[in-house]
Amino acid sequence: MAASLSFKRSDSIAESMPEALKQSRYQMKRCFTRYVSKGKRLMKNQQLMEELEKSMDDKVEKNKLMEGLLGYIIFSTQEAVVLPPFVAFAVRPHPGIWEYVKVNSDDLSVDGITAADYLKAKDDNALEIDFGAFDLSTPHLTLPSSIGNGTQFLARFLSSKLNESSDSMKPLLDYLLALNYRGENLMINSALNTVNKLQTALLLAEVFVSGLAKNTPFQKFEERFEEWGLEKGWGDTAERVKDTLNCLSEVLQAPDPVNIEKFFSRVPAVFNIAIFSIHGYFGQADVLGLPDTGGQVVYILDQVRAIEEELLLRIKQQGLSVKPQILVVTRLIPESQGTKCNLELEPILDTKHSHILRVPFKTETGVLKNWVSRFDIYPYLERYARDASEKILDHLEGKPDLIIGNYTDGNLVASLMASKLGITQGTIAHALEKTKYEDSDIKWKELDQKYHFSCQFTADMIAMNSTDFIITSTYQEIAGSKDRPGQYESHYAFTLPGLSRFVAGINVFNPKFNIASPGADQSVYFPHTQKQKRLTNFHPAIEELLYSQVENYEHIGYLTDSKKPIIFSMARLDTVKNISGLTEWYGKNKRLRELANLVVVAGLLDTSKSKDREEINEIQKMHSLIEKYKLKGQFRWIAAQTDRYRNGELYRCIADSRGVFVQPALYEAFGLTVIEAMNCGLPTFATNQGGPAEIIIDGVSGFHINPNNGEEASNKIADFFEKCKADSSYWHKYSTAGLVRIYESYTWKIYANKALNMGSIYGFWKQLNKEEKQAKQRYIQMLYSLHFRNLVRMMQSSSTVASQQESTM
Ligand code: UDP
Ligand code: LCN
Repeated sequence: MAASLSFKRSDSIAESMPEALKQSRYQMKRCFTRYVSKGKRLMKNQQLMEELEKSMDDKVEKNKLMEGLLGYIIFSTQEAVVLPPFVAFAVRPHPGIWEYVKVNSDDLSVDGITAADYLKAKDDNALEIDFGAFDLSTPHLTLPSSIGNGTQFLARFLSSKLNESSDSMKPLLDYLLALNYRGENLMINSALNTVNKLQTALLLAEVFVSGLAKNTPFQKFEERFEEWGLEKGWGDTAERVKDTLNCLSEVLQAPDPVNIEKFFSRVPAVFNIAIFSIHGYFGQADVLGLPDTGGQVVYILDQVRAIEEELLLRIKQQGLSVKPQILVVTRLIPESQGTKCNLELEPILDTKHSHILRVPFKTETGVLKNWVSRFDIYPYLERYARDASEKILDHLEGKPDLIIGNYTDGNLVASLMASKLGITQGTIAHALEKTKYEDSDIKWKELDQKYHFSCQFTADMIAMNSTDFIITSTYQEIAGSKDRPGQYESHYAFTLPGLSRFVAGINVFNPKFNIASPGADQSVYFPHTQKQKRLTNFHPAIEELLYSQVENYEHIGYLTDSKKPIIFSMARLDTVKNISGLTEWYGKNKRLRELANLVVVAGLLDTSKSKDREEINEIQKMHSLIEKYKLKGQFRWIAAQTDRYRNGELYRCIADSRGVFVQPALYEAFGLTVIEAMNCGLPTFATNQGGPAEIIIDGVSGFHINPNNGEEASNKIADFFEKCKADSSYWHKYSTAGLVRIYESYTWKIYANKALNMGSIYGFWKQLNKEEKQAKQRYIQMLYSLHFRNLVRMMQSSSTVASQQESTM
């Protein structure tokens, strides 16, 4: 229950709490006595609330207190450390904002404490790491609602910074002087070595181009420009050139955020990009659904197509004839399970110049032959970074202009390469594991053998702090929601007991954060109503997949009533995806079983065929649920499907049955299947834990379900089908509303534009902020060499990796 009281940002908890405690002194004494009665412990929000309620017997008093400031503070407390007689609270009054207070249970006195003090109370036997000490002069956003709008904030900050004094424009001039493609100057040359000279040249050039016909090609007046010290890159036609000249003149005269953003979107600074996505099976066919191989692969291939298209457009508009190159750098897996992951170089389909470059993992004993879980990957990365850098430089015949990392492993390698070569770096998490597993920080020791979170979380911190910008898919990924901290936010201050205390890990108010949501390939995922585009050649195979009575390694279970609508889900068979949860909800809900069939596409069906620890567990669970709830006749479990065109048609066939898509994950970072289903016009029910909660507006463009309350979730789906039975327009209403939501917010075109703008504006910011970045980089290098390498060594001595080593040749 949330207290409705609105808490002003100006009131600190340390200031307002004593008065609130005083007003309910008697009850609070009882409550705090209860808190400290069990000695030293960590208490989560739910426990705090429960014990607060238990310590009060007068109902009226209890309600008054819960609705007042104290109730609000305790409700906003994420956790508390009890160290009798003290209780230290970690309070999150607003997304991204944390306050720490210590209350003495004897006299109820309150002291504000720092994050460092709080973490010390949790565990005082660990290395203290403080990245914040290097961010003191970095401008930070202040409004939670602005989090994720880093580019716009930076443009505003730059406009005042460039305005500061007569010398302030010098860095911009230096930036422009350094622009080149393979040694050839772009935009200006060394003749324009002062801001005054540049301004004069711009003026002359602008007057000159104003007299030309708008569509006069740049080549026609290129020589004239050279006389003024101006090079190519301003535009392809007189009109475009004039507009860019004018934009820079405006910036030099009086910088304003709009012109700064516009100018950096026009600067020819990015041509070649290296994108690291290392783990899993990275390929263009036959890989989806294999272990560690899901949305990240889909996202990157779509991203490359969109970015290349945008780059080609920009290069044309800049009046250049440069061939942009995007390299997706992944791991070469010799034992590639029938995929192309054993090939070094592969052109990316539907692109002109982009490739997948595969580089193997090498150890002292040779090349690693088999797939290795993303959790066990750390010992191979340093060597991989060196080998991959060499290959990239070779392939591109020079340095890339931008390096983008994906997930922990890709981001770490991107950081190593970018810092070594001084290249602008962007990072993308897709999913940060820390928030997926409850208490994964505090319980790291228990979990380390299986997940190696000590390495993973440290690598994440290194990458988040090295990178120039971070791309996220949603706001919640950064700063969560009112009730739940975001994925990045949960890295602000945390401790791995006995190992390290991150007292300032990553601050979500840092302007490096940007939201750029992905889309789904609309040539593959289009509405079921577009009859002329439907891929009917797949229909017999889909019919077989859904309705044949045959049970084998491809499908288990069958549907006796093919007229019923289908509840559909598709995901990797990971624990967090909760496909077994959905199966159980369905099994238990008689009403739902009457109304609809359940079809899930997930993983492998046979434990002997899987090498993935989590998948094996889930396979066993699925088989026992089928038996326990006697699901055969109403349920079909289909093995992972790898053909995205056929999958697109599958979603549409489910829509033909007037079915729904359900995404039941315990936590989902973004959730590409959600937007794929919505693109196909399938009404969608998705988890309220993570990205889908933001993609769907509950009750408007689909529905949220609580994965921790299966009964409620399955009843919500059953209610939907009942309403559809009573009113056939009900289904169409949600089908259409989902599509509207997608078209306004989730497309790749919007994404590519934003991502390339980040590449150039943060490239400039990196230069402007050089000293601070260098100092931080040295700290990071020390942490990497003295701490991270040790964690990797510790991991190497564990048995899991030893067994992987055996499979080298
Ligand atoms: N997918 C697939 N076959 C499967 C399971 C998943 O093609 O058997 C695809 C799915 O269509 C989507 C991606 O893999 O494009 C999964 O992305 P999502 O973001 O939903 O989850 P992730 O696997 O990345 O956690
Ligand atoms: C990884 C995930 O777990 C998903 O939530 C995302 O949709 C996917 O990557 C693409 O970003």
